[in-house]
Amino acid sequence: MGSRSDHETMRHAEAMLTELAIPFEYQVVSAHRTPDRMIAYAKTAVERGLRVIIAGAGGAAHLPGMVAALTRLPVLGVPVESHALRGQDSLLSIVQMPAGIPVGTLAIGKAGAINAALLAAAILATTDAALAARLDALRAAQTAAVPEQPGENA
Ligand code: RP5
Repeated sequence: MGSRSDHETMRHAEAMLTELAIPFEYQVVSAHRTPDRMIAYAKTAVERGLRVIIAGAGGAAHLPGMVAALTRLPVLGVPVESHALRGQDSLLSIVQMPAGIPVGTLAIGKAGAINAALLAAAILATTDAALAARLDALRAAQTAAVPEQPGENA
């Protein structure tokens, strides 16, 4: 994530990765304030064994695109909700990548953080049968928890 202040959003990705028993690391890497750290992080990601990167950032959110430019790993971008523009700035900064360097862009805020973790899980599950089973079970539980009537307990 681009700042400690993004943690309030990105903790939801952390929680979902934890629920799915996916090992992960969690770091503040700012494209603006710590550019050298960002370059080192992205350039060493493959050799350190990372498989997917989730990058959450807000405002003029360069982090996901810059990280994607520096690694061939899949990069999932989470637009953090900014104060000034409620995350519209974050979303447009992340989603409008020119052709050639993709960033998989999720929804603004909490939903995007959760779905980034689920999309990372889906990517990893293509080569991990045990994770695929955990992901299927989570989705089945989610389906079972939806009542047919609004006043009904699932
Ligand atoms: C971005 O600037 C971060 O991703 C964060 O969303 C935003 C504001 O950062 P702080 O000023 O709260 O550290 O780089």
